Amino acid sequence: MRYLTLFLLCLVSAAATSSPRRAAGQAEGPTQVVEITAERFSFSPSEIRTKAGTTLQIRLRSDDTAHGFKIVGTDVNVELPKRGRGVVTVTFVPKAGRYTFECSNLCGAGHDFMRGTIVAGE
Ligand SMILES: [Cu+2]
Repeated sequence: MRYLTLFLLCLVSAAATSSPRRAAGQAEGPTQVVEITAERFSFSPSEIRTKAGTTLQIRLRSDDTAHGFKIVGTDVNVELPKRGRGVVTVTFVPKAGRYTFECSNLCGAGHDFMRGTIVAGE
């Protein structure tokens, strides 16, 4: 019984020391705020340049109808309400490389052209 108590104490202290370290690591990463406007049939800007590990805070709004914003290959996919109905903020931390984002809400004839790129350098 005493051994079990000791073992549990070790587990608790390991958890107590490791979680603050993780939290501090997250806080150290730089944050970059990006504002993107969607309208038929483009995003502007359509290219975002950043560095891997940066916390991108992407603020999206529509200038006309409802659109969507999806980063291909990630779980980022949000709906953008039509003009005047608010800003949607998405947080994304890219690894090094290129990501394609696109409209994910069928918005008209040029919907398939609504694309852009996130370029994350090393
Ligand atoms: Cu669309």
